[in-house]
Amino acid sequence: MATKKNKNDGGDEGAGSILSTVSAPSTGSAPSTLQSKETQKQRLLEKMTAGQATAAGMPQNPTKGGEYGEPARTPQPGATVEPPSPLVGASTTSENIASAKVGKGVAPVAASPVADPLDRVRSDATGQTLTTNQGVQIADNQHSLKVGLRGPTALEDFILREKITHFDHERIPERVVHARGSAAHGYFEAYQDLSKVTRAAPFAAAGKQTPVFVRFSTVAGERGSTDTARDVRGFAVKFYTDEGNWDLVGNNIPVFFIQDAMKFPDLVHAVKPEPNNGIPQAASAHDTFWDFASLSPESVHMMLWTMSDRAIPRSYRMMQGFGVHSYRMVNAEGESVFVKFHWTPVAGTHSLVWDEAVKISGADPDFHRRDLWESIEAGAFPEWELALQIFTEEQAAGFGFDILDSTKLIPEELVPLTPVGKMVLNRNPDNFFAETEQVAFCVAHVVPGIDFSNDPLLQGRIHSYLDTQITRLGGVNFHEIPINSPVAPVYNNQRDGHHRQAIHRGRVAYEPNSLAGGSPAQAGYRRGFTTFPEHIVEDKVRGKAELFADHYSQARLFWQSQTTPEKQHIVKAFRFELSRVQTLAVRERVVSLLMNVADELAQGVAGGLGMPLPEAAPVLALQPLPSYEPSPALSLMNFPGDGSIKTRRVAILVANGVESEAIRGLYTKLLTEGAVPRLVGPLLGQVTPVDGDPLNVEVSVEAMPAVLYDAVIVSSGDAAVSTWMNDPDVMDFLRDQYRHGKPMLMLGGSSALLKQAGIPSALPDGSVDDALLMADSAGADAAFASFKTALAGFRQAKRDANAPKV
Ligand code: HDE
Repeated sequence: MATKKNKNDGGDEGAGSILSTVSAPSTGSAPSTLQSKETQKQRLLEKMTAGQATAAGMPQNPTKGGEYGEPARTPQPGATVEPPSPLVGASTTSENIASAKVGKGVAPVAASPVADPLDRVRSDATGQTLTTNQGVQIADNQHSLKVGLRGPTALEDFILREKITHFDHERIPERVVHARGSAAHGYFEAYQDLSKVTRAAPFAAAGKQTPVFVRFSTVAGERGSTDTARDVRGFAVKFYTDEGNWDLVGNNIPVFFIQDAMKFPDLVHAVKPEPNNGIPQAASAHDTFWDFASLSPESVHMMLWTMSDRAIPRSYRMMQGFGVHSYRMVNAEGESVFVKFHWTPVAGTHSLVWDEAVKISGADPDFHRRDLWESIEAGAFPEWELALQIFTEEQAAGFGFDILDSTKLIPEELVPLTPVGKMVLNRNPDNFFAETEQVAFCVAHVVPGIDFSNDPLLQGRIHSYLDTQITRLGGVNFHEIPINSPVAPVYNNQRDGHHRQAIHRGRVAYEPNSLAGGSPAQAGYRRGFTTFPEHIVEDKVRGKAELFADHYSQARLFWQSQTTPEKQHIVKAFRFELSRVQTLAVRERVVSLLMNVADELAQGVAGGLGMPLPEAAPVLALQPLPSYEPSPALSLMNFPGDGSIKTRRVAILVANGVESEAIRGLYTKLLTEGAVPRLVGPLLGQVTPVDGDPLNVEVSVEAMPAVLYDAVIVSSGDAAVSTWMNDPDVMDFLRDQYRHGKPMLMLGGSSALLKQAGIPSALPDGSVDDALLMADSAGADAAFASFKTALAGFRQAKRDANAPKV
């Protein structure tokens, strides 16, 4: 045994314990040598002695006292001891051994690679050889292994079996609601420092950008259902903030059908296809939905929204988004206000008309998905402004409705919007499944500065979203799927579970600990998420607060705030839905609810169903109903957009014998303005104009009928016009364009087609239809200015009630 040199140097006394994994001396100094120069032994000695010193740095749990009584309100950061060597945190002293697989042999201290950008997982096979999942190169990808060219397949064929087995398991469960969706990457940019209101990272400074991933969806339909179904649209935004992920999981309608999470499974069971026959897909127009809704008067307000054109948007890019619930914002001083979130599209709010939506379902069920994809690919990045309605608890007490009731909105006349930033979507996903399908939004994902209200619907959602991902994405580690991982580093003591990606270094997976110097340590209330300490002293009960019983005053507000065409569309939508309902008592119940909203609404619907007006449903409100002035912000017409015609699809009808000069000029002008012109012909190939070179048809009338364009320009040319006169497809094209209120520019003699199609040249009240334009070839340029204005305005709303009489 070597001699000790001094008090702190144990020489090799106790060295055997360093070389063992059980027990060590309680007394004496730490050994300073293992009597070997081998690197691994020296590392082991360093690890063990440094580990002892680190643990000794924490003679007791220093933060325990802060867990009780008043101090518990302001949790302090956890105490840590800096280890004298990086080896303290190592799982093994052999981590310095390098290989092509284990890495460079350099300890990754304080590293969270999941936070690195998605480039780390993008895969590209350009110029590479086909392999199995084990990296074995595959010689023949055409044949299974057979016993003789005509013989049976051998069970031994691991290449075939791996390929087929993977294929067999390629699908995952679709979302139980919002299964059909489309998404894109982008960023949120704050207008101003909002730290007086919230400490939430995205609002920390003017100009600060936070990456986002946004998924839009329908609610009821299955993953492969049509985009243009009448439905609420999901508007879910994942903010990858530098303080963790914040998901604002909202809709394009600011209120909801029900008031308590307890009713959500019932609502969804009622609207989904009926369970006996699986009919109908992506539609609320059936008995079970209206049965449930008519027995749930709290849904009347939302019914009006879903029967309005909000439920058939022209594009995801042209709809508003709402957080729906009241949330809290909390600043660094711990002061809190309530907020409602509003997204407003720069392109304005625009919708389809029902006949158009139905036809688009057949012509292009991916209409909204394609629209979002195409606009981003073309660099026309969709943009929204985020605004807040900010109000205090004291203000809320005077509103006359309960801000915890998700069937109510806060009129902007009561609390105006404060714009706080903008969101731009500027990158399409690389892979639909990996990103759009696997993204896991969760209402429980909040960051310091954002907090919940006691809205009973929101409270249920906090549970539901985490829970559903466990089934859908196969386990508790879905946060490690690249699209879900935050850009903020992740350190905790959660371990294991299906498909764990991280390999955690060290042996400590608990807290408090001294063996890892106390890391990872709690952040304390100044940096970490701290729940707002709302004061509540109440009985534990099931029930709803009194003001929740007012089901009609805001439904009235919505109705009164609509323009005439919007009201007509709501009546028609109710008629359509209820005509498909077979149970008369259900129809009657719906109308009895509508009688408490507006006579003209109830009469319009009942008249269309051929039924007498029933008794009005009992009004359950316990206090007199508040009345509101109409709120212009509730009308779709209130957001016409920025006046541009970017991304609008314009059909230019061509056929043999057209005069091409004018349309070539218009084509260029449309492109210059950012619109998307297409030469639409009877068939693909060339058409021969009366002047100039042949025109190359881009798409046939058959492949893309009228409903897929925002406007049409019909070329001049006698021969072409007489062909079209006898072409039923072209006549239908023009009628649909007209009926759906779209701008039409008829060049030269093509205006004769209007008469043939039964299209009136003036509006029903005799006034000029400024979206139905006629020009001779020489005047095409001048007509373009009017056409552009009409196209920017989207639709001639006064026209569609007067469909062509053919
Ligand atoms: Fe959801 N909702 N929801 N919801 N919701 C889901 O979560 C749920 C509600 C919304 O693009 C599910 O990941 C309950 C209101 C959107 O991936 C599920 C209740 C609002 C999306 C779920 C509600 C929404 C979902 C299904 C009542 C507007 C799509 C798959 C208490 C504010 C997110 C999933 C995406 C998705 C539950 C009500 C919006 C099952 C229990 C109100 C935009 O967890």
